[in-house]
Amino acid sequence: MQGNSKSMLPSRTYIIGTLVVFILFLIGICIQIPTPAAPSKQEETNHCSDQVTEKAIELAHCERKLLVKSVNKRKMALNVLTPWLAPIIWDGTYNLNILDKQHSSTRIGLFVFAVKKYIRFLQPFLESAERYFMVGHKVTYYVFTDKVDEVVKPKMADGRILQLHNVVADQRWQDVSMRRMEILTVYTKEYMPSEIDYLVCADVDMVFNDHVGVEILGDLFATIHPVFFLSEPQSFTYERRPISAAYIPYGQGDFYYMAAFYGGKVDEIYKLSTTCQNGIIEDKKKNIEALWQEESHLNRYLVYNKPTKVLSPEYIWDTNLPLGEFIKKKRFIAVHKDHQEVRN
Ligand code: 5GW
Ligand code: MN
Repeated sequence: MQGNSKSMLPSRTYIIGTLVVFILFLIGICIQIPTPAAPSKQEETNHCSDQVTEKAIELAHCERKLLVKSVNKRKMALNVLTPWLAPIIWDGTYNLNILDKQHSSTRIGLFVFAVKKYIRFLQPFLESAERYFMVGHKVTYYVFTDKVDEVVKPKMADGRILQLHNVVADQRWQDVSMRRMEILTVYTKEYMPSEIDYLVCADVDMVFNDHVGVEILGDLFATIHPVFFLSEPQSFTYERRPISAAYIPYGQGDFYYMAAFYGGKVDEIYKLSTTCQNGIIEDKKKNIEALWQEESHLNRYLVYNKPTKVLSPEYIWDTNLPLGEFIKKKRFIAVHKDHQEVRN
């Protein structure tokens, strides 16, 4: 046996030697791999406008990073991708020139309710939309009101259409807010499929305050509620009673979305609104109502049907909120109102 093991010695040395030579050979190859050449002066000047865009994007990233550094809370909403790899749209995370070209023939709807006293918010809403919402694109406003005759039509750019529709004014404000889902189920099935590609649904007690464009568009998108963007999920105001169709158990859910700004492809909003509306009807049969009405049902839907894009609080902000100095672009802001007065 001893003789045998002795006779194996030279071959082991041989293998190790071969390996060492091979590794040295590999290192040699790596050293010789050429590094990419630096761009020539000519190329640099050719890409001047791209560089301007890149610089703007870099600066925007710096601002978001400042927010990341300054808060010692849950930072999930400050990412640029969700855990399921949907983009979270913060300023500087997209190239608008490219997106605008991709969407040159896209038709976009903006759905809004202005019933009872909320008719007063419609004119500033529409006028600000003309200034900031999807400028240069094909837009149809779907306005639902109980006072069609009182609507002041804004001065509209080419390619933009205003549709006025009559709707019943529910007595209870909770029903007014929820009625939107029912109307959506009808319009996303009957009319919108032939008129628009994407639908955006918004509260009317808001104004556009900065650019809101095609960067928001996706199959299904929703906006993170500005009050909860740094909150832990256990403090999200989801519906927590298992008896409600809007129920979300603790441990589930990624963000608390605000029902004041969401949207998607028309067929996606058809699916969303029918699911939410069925939930609202189920709850009514049981004589219950979800904590935050249709917003609770929307949040439940989005837990189990993940949005393909998530909008940062730039897309719904309230100037009364803290940390506003970190939200450089407040694109869609709440109009301050006397809650008691508008309810009566
Ligand atoms: C009125 C009083 C209390 C709550 C809602 C209303 C109300 C809402 C109304 O009288 N008329 C109306 O058209 N709405 C629509 O529902 C508006 O589009 C409004 O933006 C939306 C949601 O109601 P908000 O904006 O009062 O809800 P919050 O959560 O933004 O305060
Ligand atoms: Mn509102």
